[in-house]
Amino acid sequence: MIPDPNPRTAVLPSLPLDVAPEVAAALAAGRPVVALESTIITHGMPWPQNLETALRVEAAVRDAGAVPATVAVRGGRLQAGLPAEALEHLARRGLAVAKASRRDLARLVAAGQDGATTVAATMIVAALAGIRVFATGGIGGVHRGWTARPDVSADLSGMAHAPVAVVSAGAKSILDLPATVEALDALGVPVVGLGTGRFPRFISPGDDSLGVSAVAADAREAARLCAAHWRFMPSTGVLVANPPPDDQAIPATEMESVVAHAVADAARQGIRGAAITPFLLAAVQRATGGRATAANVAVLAANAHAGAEIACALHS
Ligand code: PSU
Ligand code: MN
Repeated sequence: MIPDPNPRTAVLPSLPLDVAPEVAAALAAGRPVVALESTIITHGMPWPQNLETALRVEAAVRDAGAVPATVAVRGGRLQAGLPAEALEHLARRGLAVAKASRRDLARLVAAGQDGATTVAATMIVAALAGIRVFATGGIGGVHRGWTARPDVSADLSGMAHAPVAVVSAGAKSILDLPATVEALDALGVPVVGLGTGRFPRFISPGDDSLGVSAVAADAREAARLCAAHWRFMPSTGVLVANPPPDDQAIPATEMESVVAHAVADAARQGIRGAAITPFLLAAVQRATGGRATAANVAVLAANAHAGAEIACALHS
């Protein structure tokens, strides 16, 4: 069979995408929607904190006046917006659910399977559904030791492939952050600091060694920057970097020794590829006696709130 040369007519009628009724109604009425990822539920935290966190993050989006749309793959169909029982199902199954990045979406859809979407995959689904703002904790990036093994998260190229503003506390401190910022620069992704000129380090504050490419005083200004970006680059993303709340942040020096240990452990145990991020995050959570988890939840809620404010500003 000769493939249809026009992918719109060939693919869209059978697009395996389900948009939840509340999300579809909001989008149709031009009301603000914020996409949320699901890898953080299955691979980022243990049961039952993962479900509590997912519900708290959805509530934070609602409190700030937008509709949450948690993204996942269920039975081979892309989902934008999950009912509470689907969130619970993902949270209970945890690591047994496939971690779905961009490369994995086609295989899961073709096989009719479930998947929890990473930042990169969530951006694709958000863009297909017409959602412009997505909130998460910290994006993936260039892993430490990349000169020996070039492990670079598809989150980075994903930022350059979908017209979505990703609100995140910079990138995770388990990464090589200067290399991650350089990669975003090379990909042409604007990094907008929300009330800061310093690139945040996920649950730790940023410092003067690493900056952003633009500063927005508040959500309204961040929304204006995104709108300006999409006028002439309508198919690429923006990273909005929101620093962790002061009272919950963990000092970078303290994180650094914990992360260095975890990275050395991962190397000794030969942990690689998609398994490395969940391994390092779990090791950091153990080593900080739950403080990292509390900070992680606070960061997610703060980003959900900021994402909703930006979505509201985009619609006003
Ligand atoms: N940040 C967290 N917890 C997580 C992740 C990020 O605090 O679980 C997940 C996100 O889904 C992100 C993914 O997109 O890790 C990156 O994985 P990788 O480095 O394999 O691309
Ligand atoms: Mn990787």
